[in-house]
Amino acid sequence: MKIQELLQQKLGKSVDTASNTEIYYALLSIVQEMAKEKEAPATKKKIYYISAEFLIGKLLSNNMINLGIYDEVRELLAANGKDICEIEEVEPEPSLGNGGLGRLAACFLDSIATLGISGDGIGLNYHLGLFKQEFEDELQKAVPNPWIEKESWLTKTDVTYPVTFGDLKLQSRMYDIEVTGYNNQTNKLHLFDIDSVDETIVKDGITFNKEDIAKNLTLFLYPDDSDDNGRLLRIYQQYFMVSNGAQLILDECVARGCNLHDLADYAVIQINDTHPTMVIPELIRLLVERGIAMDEAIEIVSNTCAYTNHTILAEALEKWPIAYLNKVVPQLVPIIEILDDKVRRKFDDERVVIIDKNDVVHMAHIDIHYGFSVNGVASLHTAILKETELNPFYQIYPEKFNNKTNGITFRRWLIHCNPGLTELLDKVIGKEYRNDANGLEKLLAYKEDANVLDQLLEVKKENKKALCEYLKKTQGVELNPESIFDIQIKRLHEYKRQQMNALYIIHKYLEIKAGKKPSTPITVIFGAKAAPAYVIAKDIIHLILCLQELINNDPEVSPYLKVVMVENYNVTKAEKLIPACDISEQISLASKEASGTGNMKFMLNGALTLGTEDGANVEIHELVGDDNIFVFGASSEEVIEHYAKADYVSKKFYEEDADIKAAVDFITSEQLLAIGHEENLTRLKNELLNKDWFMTLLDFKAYAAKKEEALKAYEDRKAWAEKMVVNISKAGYFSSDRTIAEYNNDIWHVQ
Ligand code: 8GP
Repeated sequence: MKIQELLQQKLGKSVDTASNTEIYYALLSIVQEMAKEKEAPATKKKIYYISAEFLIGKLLSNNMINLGIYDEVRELLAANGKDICEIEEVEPEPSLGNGGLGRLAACFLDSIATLGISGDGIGLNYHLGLFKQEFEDELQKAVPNPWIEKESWLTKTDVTYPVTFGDLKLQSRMYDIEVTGYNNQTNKLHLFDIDSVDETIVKDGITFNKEDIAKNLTLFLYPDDSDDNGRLLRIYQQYFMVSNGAQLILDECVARGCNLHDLADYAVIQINDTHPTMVIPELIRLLVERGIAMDEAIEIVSNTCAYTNHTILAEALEKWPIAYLNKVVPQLVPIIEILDDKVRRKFDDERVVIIDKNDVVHMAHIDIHYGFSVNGVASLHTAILKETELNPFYQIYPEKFNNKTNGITFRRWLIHCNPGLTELLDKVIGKEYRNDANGLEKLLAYKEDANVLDQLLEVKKENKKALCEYLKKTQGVELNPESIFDIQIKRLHEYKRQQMNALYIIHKYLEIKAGKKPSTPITVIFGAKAAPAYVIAKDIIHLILCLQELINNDPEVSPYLKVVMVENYNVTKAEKLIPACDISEQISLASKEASGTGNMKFMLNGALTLGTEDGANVEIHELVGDDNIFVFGASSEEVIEHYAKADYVSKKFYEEDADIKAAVDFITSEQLLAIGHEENLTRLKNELLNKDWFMTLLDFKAYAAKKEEALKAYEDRKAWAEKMVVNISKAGYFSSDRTIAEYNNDIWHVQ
């Protein structure tokens, strides 16, 4: 049946008389049916990508692109007076992720299906998701983010498993989301849940009784872990995820002919950071329960599991006191003790033990000893893992370590989010790049083609106008599309240094006040959520919101400088911000950002990177060359040395430089105190002066100077457009199809 007939049949009326909501649900149902028809045939071996987060974004348009019906539907709707963008608005964004690691998992699922690899995601079905961010009184307020509707992409299955925590026995329920590949098969994302979860126990923002596990288990992603009960709840969630995952994997493998001894021929499990680590002892436990001897079970599981590290920040390399594990998962503790004992017998090195002398379990150590692969997510990151962070392990297992530089799916981050650029590319270089992203290199031949350059600038301008309209509608801010759009969107973390960008804004504000006006107006846009228990991160948001209030309402300054912090930054907002960006802020302290993936999305959409030599910025720099990126700041070697010598003193920079002093002092100026809260602003200023663990002041001057250079370069529109061409042409390397092909060739070996 043709789409038009199908749609009319679902609607029970003609398209032009249906509401946007009716059309959305009708399309949802059509797309789900089409996706199911393409479900992958079972292959012997399968990859299971297990992750606490899947930041999948809205699915309707993406699925229609992958199923090859997007253009047809868009035209059909337009012919009936309907706008596909308005239909997209009806869909709630699933709130199943937080940051880069979660979005990466989503891009990977898309590429796994696109490459025709048999593989599913395994995670949890958080009802209220990560919190929703609201701004009130220039502060971040966290409220629940319910996203599950009666009809949604989730399909309730009849798969359930028993999961036992000490005395507490729960029965799970599996929900599935279809994962469509681009012109290829459909895989699945399996999300586990329990029927007894009760959203009504949440009161007063995101507060709830953390001890009532049967009611709270799958309420929130990353529930507050600033107290013991919060930390215990995280362990409950992790074990619930992996126990269900392990039972599902064993059942599926047995159904495909596995005799358990040969599990590694049927399954490979990619452990996404340390949250799913307990899948290792849990699988061992289940194999022993099914009659396999302990030593062999350990061997089997070690040949099945592979681990990806996404950060070297100590706070994210999870460590759990054994007492917590004893409370939540007593059945795993004897197994973890055996795993530790084997390590201790082999290696006389306290740095690599699993249970340390304080009775704390190092989750990453389990992954490294009892998995067959350890990978970092960009070449610099992998080098740092080998040389410093995980060096003792690299000494033992050099063969396990490998790099897999991250990637992004071009279906969402180009074809869907930037139809103007996609159309231009189709016209100039043909459509082949859609199947093989390296084909973008063909654009390089048009670097000097004035006509193409003009069209490229035109596309960017249209995207900026569309963003202005959107921000006007959603946040009531008035922006100038002729200004430079300088954008920093990512989780709020001190190492990412949004505070350095804020200091630059202050610096610019003071210059304008002193009569030095920029020749092209600048619009600085932020989007970021701060973990609710991360006090300084919330103070940084407060500073940015105060600056927004001060600057945008100052008639002397606002024609030249504007600041906007986008509320509740998420995938949907990223899709509108990235195509409109001129300058992509990637300013983490070198050595701290494992890779970054926003940097790749911006590059692909023709923004130029202003960044440090960190994460995948290093690879972007290598690809585009010195002339097409703005790089500044201390190198990772210098930074690592500062930490080793403990010789960085931020106050020195403050005292020795008038610009730095003026910018930092302004945080507690009369003007800002009139808008904001003394407690937050003073605390942030003191943090910068007395600690500044991520060395903001070390790089500030170099940053400000490089940004001036970028602003100046922007004024030569033609030269700027040439740089855009180079960035877009070289972005093909960052397709997640390339990344996934590497995972499959080097680690998974599926098919
Ligand atoms: C992120 C890294 O910060 C980012 O550099 C990288 O691109 C991304 O992972 C994908 O590899 N890490 C996280 O999102 C992360 O560590 N999240 C914390 C909750 C563990």
